[in-house]
Amino acid sequence: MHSGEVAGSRPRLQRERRCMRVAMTAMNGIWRGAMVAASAILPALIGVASAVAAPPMEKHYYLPDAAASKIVSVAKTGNVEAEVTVLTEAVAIKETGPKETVAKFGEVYAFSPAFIAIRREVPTMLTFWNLQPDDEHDLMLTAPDFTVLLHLTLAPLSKTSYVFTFHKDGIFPFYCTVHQPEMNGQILVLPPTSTK
Ligand SMILES: [Cu+2]
Repeated sequence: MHSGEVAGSRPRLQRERRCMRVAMTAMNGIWRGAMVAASAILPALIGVASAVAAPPMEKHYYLPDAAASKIVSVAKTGNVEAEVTVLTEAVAIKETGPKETVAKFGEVYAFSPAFIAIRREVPTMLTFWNLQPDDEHDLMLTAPDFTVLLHLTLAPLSKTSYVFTFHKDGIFPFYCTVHQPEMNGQILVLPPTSTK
């Protein structure tokens, strides 16, 4: 009786094990299929994810390249000899109006000051304060011949500082590309003083 039960239970157990093995083989097949599908789909998903996650800085914003650095070199730090702070001023905006002005011109912003004089070869810290809580501004600086030298983002409610050392004299226009044509200015680069 007891041994019979054991004898009887063994084939059943083996049968169950065989069934499980078949099921697991089938599952493995499905899993392998899923993995193959995932390996084909995942890189595409990751590609999309990284493209979406990439900060705009990498794509659209840049400091001067080697050629542009011969005209102006830009660094985060340096032996600063002069400083200028530039504000982003809301001239006419939807929050404060006048609403007729905003209706006619759209929102109007300005750099303040918009005209900056800098001596050539004098490392000058330029700090841009974006005073707007919800407006992106940027800074595109060009050479006197309008060759673009750099393009920086000025994030909402932030200060952006760089040390600019100009190596050529002249009038260097700058713009916010988001708010054209009104949001612009000029940097006048003068020769070094004779006493220097
Ligand atoms: Cu702007």
